[in-house]
Amino acid sequence: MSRAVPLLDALADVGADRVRGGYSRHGFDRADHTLREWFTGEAEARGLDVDVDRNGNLWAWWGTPGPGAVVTGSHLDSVPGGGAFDGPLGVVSALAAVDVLRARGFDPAKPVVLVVFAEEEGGRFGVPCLGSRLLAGTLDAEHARALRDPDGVTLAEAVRATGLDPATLGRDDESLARVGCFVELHVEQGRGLVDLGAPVGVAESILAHGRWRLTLHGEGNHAGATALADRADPMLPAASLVLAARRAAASVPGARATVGRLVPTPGGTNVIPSTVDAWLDARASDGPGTRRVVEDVVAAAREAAEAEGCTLSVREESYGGTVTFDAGLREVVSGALGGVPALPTGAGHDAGVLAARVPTAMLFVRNPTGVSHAPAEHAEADDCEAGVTALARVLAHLAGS
Ligand code: HGY
Ligand code: MN
Ligand code: MN
Ligand code: MN
Repeated sequence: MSRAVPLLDALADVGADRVRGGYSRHGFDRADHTLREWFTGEAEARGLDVDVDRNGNLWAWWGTPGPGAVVTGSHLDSVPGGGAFDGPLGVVSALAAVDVLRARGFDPAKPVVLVVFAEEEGGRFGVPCLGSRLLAGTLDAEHARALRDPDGVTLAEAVRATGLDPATLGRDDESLARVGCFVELHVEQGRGLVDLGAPVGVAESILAHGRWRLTLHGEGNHAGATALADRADPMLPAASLVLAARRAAASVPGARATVGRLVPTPGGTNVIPSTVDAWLDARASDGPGTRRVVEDVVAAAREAAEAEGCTLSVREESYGGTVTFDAGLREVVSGALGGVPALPTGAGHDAGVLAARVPTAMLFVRNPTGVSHAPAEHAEADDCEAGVTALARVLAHLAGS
């Protein structure tokens, strides 16, 4: 039985309202503290020293904090109704890999550190990889402090409530200077390893990825008393925008566009909305491709808005360019495993953010369904075991004498 699976089950028991084998967890210390407390307990039970950096990321040290550390880990937060593996598998496999190395009497020549990044999914404050972007300095701290969650709580207030000082949010060169390399294990989000017949692989690249908030402004009114000719109903251009997203993505090879969240205000069944907010997630193999998708969607939404007597406002919430992982480290990781397949991914990861600052690699574990961000997300126990074994071997190779 894989060492990772019992840890995953234990995590699921503490995770906020487990949803059909998954978790529905919030980011950055709203319902997330139970998961962070769980991790801290597990790390300390292994004699690791846990501390929280200025951006709310957890670091559990095996060995005295210092330069050249071999870092591994992932995130514990999830999307609403997400699967049980996206994030947690990387964290519990890191704990299990420490168990494997300890059992072998391995004594690391460099510090080995387990990290849990805050708010990777952007589920609370709307910016994916929030904790790792703040750490890496790729997100403006002033802008971040003012981010608001669905209840209107700012990130600054949330950070203060966890005992951290919001004034110190932002690029953390001291923490980065200690990182010799970072290896993130993650369940694959797709069927690449299934098609290759391999339990474990390494990441080659990540699509360029951005998130935009498009707001249609119309005129709130009565659903029954308002004749069609008198309406400025923002839901109509919102509908055009959703269809335009699919058309735009289809016109750029390999691109993806998703409107996963559409919020009319005030949201009454018998009320013509005054505004509709649409969040567009757009991705493509390069920045220009992603930008083209967004431009097409915005143009279509603006045209549809004008036709309905509405207006459109657009706000970029996050953007990250294509990530190509360092071939050198990728070869070392793959070599340590006797050679495993390399494959691209469309999913974003903290490793994709860290890759801009430190040598970074990713290990993928096979997902027989290929599904992610939904309860059908899965990894078989044997493949979880293969992931732990691979991660332990990579850590020993990188942190060995
Ligand atoms: O959206 C993503 O690709 C990642 O799961 N945050
Ligand atoms: Mn995810
Ligand atoms: Mn993830
Ligand atoms: Mn009435």
